[in-house]
Amino acid sequence: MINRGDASKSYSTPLVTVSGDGTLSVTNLDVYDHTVTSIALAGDGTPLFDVKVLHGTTVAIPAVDGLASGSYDFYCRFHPNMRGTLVVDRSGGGTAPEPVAFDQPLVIPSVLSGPHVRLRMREAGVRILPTGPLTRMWTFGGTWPGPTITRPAGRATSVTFVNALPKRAGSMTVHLHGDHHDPVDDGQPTQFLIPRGAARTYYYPLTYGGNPEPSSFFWYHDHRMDHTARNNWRGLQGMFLVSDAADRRLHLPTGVRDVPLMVADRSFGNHNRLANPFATAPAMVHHGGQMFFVGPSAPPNDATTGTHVLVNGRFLPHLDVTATRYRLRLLNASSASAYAFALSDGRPLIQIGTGNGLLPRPVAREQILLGPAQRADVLVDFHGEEGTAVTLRSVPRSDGSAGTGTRIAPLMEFRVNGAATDDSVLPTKLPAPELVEPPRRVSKTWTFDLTGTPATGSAWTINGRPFDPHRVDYEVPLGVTQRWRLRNTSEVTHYVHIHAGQWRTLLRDGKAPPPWERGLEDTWRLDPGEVVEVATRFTDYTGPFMIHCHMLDHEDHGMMARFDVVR
Ligand SMILES: [Cu+2]
Repeated sequence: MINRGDASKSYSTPLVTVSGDGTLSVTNLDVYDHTVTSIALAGDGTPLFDVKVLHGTTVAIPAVDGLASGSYDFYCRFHPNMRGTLVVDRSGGGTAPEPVAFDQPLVIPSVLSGPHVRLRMREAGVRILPTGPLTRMWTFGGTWPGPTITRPAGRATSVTFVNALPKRAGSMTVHLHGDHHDPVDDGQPTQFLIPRGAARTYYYPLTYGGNPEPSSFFWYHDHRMDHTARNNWRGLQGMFLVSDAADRRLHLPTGVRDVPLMVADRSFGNHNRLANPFATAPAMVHHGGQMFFVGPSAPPNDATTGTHVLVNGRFLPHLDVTATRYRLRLLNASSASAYAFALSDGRPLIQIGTGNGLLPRPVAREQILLGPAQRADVLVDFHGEEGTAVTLRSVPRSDGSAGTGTRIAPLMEFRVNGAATDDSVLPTKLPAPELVEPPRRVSKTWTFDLTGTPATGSAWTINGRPFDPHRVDYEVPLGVTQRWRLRNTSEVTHYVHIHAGQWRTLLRDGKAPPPWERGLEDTWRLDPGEVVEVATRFTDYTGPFMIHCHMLDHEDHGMMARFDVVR
């Protein structure tokens, strides 16, 4: 049974025993949809049982009938802080958990490093699962992730995107997440689109206020209004690395020891076909000139999660490494799932940067929580681990927050082969980008919430209103530095992204931010009730920019607002 709950949703019977020939069914009395998903995996890496229970329904879990005796922890994929345990007590055999094989090699996306890049957006077959047919995806250049673009900071870059996708894909728009550039090159949700059969060139100077940008880990992805979740799910995602001179002087691991890792979850049907969670997309209705959504997957039941967590588009891959230091760039490119990254050898991840530059000093972390669109630049050290295998996995977030939890899953395996020379250095201080001097006064408060009911239509809102691309919600004069307040008054966690600038985090719930939030950022976690204050200087460009939740269903279903930088 699942209780009608609030932010701290729970299973009313967190300990369930099935004995003899008993079967298990689940009744969902909540207003939210949930899943009952086993943490233990079968040999193919999938959960032993995984059932979606829509609100107000009862569902049987037939897979439980065949389980071997034992104790099975389960959780909700949509709200992973909901946890429970199933005890199966019966004589005879049955399905038991099996170790995961990590059979596939990790794929490092091809690298493009010239000043003029051209990428065809097209449908292509992609190897995701280890066996069976390829999976049809919408890709940048035929792969998912698309090629990684790597450029020196301050060097003008143009990327031409050609829309050669199938007819039903429609027009596209590409956002270079985290970068600072003109609004016409920002991947606007309703303007400056790339119609099917056409191309558009985006200009990225990779400068900020006339200076080269700091070293950054950006990513490019579709940003089309109402369809961002679908277009990202289908594969329109790639990574973009910017390096500055200070970073290159640090003697951090480079080359094959600098590994970008894009983590994203997907589900599959027969013959490895990508599942289509958007077949039941809610219908849009209008009241009082504002948009709302009705249907089974209207807000707040619009979190698209997948059964398989993938790294660089592959399910449970491995990477052969030497017993040296590695730099990992972690990106969460999922629509809704958050991950708390941790290593199985108990060694900490040394975080040296965010997606927008280095931190002032390295921070040793037991786990790194990243929500959708968040990135972390980390060092890991395999010295002394020759002949062992180290798993990178997502574990339950351990910060005690009542916010939405993290997925529990193995992600990939590092196979530590021989020793090798390692002249990389772990610096004690880092050349972090300079931060703006913030004003005392808050110029603008943005409040994230939900409005309406599933019956009359619902929408995610910012300051009480769903997105309207024609409405300017706020104007900022060019050249000023402003302090903004972000507040979450809803029952679930949101990950809020602001375009236009690279931002300093000033306060989290009235206190100085933790050490890993003292660099530049563009996306913040906002647990229920949280308040975060941020500041940036609005420089170089005038025009429309977006502020929105980066849980892509929330963005598509209203949680976006427009601000204009004006002269
Ligand atoms: Cu959200």
